[in-house]
Amino acid sequence: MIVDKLEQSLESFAREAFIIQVDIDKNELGSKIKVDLEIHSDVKEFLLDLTVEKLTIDTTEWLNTLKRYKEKFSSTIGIDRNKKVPNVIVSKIASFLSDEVVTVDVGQHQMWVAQSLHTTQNQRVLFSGGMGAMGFALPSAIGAAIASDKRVVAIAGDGGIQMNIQELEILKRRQLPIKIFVLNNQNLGMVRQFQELYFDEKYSGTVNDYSVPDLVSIAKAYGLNARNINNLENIDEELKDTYFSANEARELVNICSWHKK
Ligand SMILES: Cc1ncc(C[n+]2csc(CCOP(=O)(O)OP(=O)(O)O)c2C)c(N)n1
Ligand SMILES: [Mg+2]
Repeated sequence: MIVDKLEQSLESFAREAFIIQVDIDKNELGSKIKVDLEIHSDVKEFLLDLTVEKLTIDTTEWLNTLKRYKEKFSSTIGIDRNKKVPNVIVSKIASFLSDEVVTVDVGQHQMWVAQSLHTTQNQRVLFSGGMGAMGFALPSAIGAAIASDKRVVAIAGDGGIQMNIQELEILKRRQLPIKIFVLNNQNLGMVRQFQELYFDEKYSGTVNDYSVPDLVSIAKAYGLNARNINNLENIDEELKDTYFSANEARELVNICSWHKK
């Protein structure tokens, strides 16, 4: 359970819930947060046992509560009423999608995707799950394109894309229809955020001693189309152009119109 990615204060995590933790590793039980019931079990066996008895739970009230939250809190506008720029970018990327598979890397951009990529019925969104493996978006997009025969959209950070950047070669060689969007904040944002919150803003290895190469030139060197979106004012036109331009099915789109140093 990656509670630290959800909550700043562990004491207030799901404070009104009765928390049950199921884990195959005994040492994990209660190791991050205090739970009400610890069950040491393989989750597969636990779920099988759980389905033996038919459980009917009325979730209407809870679903209505969630609906009210959704109406009250927008994922693209902060509580200070200002626009959350990265979330706006993600929602714009999503607005052009139909039934594509979307693959996502690991980091802050992954959270923005989870918050603002509103999916439609036939879409699939692939995350690396509990592994949290940076570098996941590009190779999983390749797998998804080959398996689904559909266009795939990969959303990665500037750090994650560099982990498996050599895989751009296969896009060209196999002519795979993959659009890559790099949400380029010029730093290892997720770790930077922790340094800001917990380590006196000591940005070693994330902002300091870290740099991003010219990703558009790299993609072009692999024989792919590539473009920078530096200005948010043009983003709708640029996205329309990359999604609908007939000349190239594959492209790397480096979006770097905002970043936090
Ligand atoms: C292979 C690997 N190394 C390190 C990490 C730890 N880690 C998690 S998020 C992150 C930063 C990701 O940076 P970037 O790809 O630029 O995404 P951002 O957070 O800026 O959106 C790091 C280093 C990891 N999850 N996987
Ligand atoms: Mg980054």
